[in-house]
Amino acid sequence: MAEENKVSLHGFFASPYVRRVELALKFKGIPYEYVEEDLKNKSSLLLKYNPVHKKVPVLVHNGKPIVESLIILEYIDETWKNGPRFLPEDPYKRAQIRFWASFVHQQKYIV
Ligand SMILES: N[C@@H](CCC(=O)N[C@@H](CS)C(=O)NCC(=O)O)C(=O)O
Repeated sequence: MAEENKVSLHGFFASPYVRRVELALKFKGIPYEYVEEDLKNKSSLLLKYNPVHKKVPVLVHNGKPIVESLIILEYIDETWKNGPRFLPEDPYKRAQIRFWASFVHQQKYIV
């Protein structure tokens, strides 16, 4: 991996927010280093990268942190444009996909 494209992901094994970012990285074929966080004893790096919410996921791209899973997904799609795009061009189809993605994500609260 070129030094100018170093990607790491701070996560937690049971986090659906982290899983959605991992899926996005794998979908695009982006190599990354995974850093498992202990959410009861957060690392100084996590606190430095996400001082507002202090949560995972945090994507670090060439030393620059990006936080909040949906913002991370947009960043990935806008940065790695060579691979398949996450959303189609058609605005109505985009809206439908966003609805179902949100629906599926909310299901964890039902079980
Ligand atoms: N809105 C955030 C939610 C992230 C989130 O809630 N992460 C949880 C793990 S599932 C976390 O880091 N919790 C640690 C804490 O609340 O101290 C996102 O979409 O990234």
